[in-house]
Amino acid sequence: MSPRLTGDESALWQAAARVLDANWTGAATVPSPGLYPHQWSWDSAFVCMGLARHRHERAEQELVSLFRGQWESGMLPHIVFNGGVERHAYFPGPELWRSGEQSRAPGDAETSGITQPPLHAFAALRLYRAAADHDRGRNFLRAIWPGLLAQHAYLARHRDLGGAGLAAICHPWESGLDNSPAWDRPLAALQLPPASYAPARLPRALPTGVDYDRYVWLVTTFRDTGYADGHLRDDHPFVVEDPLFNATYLASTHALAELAGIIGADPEPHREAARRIHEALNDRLWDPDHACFRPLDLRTGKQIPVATISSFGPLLDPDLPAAAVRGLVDLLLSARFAGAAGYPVPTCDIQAPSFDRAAYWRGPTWINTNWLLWTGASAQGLQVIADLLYGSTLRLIRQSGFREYFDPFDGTGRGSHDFSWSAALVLDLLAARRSSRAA
Ligand code: 2M8
Repeated sequence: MSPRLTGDESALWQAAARVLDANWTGAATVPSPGLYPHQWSWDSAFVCMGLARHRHERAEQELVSLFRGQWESGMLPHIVFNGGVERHAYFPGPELWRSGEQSRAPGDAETSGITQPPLHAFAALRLYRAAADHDRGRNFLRAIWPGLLAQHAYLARHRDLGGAGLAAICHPWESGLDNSPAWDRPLAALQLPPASYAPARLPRALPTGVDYDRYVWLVTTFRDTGYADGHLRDDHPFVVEDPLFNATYLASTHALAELAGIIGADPEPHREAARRIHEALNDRLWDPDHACFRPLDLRTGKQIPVATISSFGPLLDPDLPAAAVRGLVDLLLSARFAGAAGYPVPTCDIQAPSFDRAAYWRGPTWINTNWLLWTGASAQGLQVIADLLYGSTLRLIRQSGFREYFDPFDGTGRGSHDFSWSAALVLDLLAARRSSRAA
């Protein structure tokens, strides 16, 4: 169903829909043509929420295709490889992960061996709410429910490495904010045996050299244990509790409780899990001295002292204490973040030495993180902030198109063109405004 839109909103809607149509493979949506030719986990959650407003059936297929890659342990991999794509079209491809050698990995799809922010139950709930036919929507939820439960059970059983209820990530790629300055310290502490791990020439202009060696070494270290859960607990050198990852975990756990109610299952275990995540998030990752959330490095026992877009993730927590909301709003509106240039919120504190306006996840503005902040601000009743994020995000897209990321000071588009989550989330934003006009 297309929303009734005004003026150039219709043109924007159609342009976004065209991007998603072009990036649809017949089974799933690639993040962008060329650069990312496979299916990525949190990308698909964002795409699903956009398609929910436009092509409902395809939004369902998007999740089904992703869950095809789920491991027996419940781990939902961050990449499900498209077997039809040339093997070296993307690095790190299936040859690095070797999922085919793992008995717990699916037999009919090659995947990575790590996960990404668990936004999928949250996406499934939004998909259900956008459904025109709720009986059909409920049937779909029943079909996807075991996969969602297994995903959350995996995180609770195998990723609660701090023992307090949060899920730890074991690789920067699991955060989705791959190159964030937040990972500089734990990466610098790695003791790599002297060798070169990444291929000398990558098929694209992304972090290379020493950074990439560390990323690849972390993968091979984990892979060579057979992706053993015990290795993560006892030996793996990169183990971090990240605010954004855990905020999506919490939002999806609340969504599981609602979904349980919709399909006639028991919501109580999910409400209890949400209470535990909420408490741990606020006890362990809140930094009262700087009034923001920070990642906790479980190997050093210390919070990582840099403020990034991830610091605002807990705005997704419906029970966030008022003092934390106030602290985050002050930081968000300050010259260190949104107050700097009138564009949506950059990835990193502009005044931090590690800020870089052009470098992947180290400064530029991204649509998905701003959409998450918009969602959190709306749920907190921070309407002025939500409107600011809404307007500045659409303005950025009108100025530069559906790019992968953007310069936070002048809005110049960077990275790939026709990026799926940028298009999908524009559909969601436009449709949300239409619903509030109709209400
Ligand atoms: C980027 O990550 C991949 C590795 O997973 C890469 O750099 O090749 C990140 O932006 C990540 O958040 C995103 O899911 C992925 C695909 O869009 O690209």
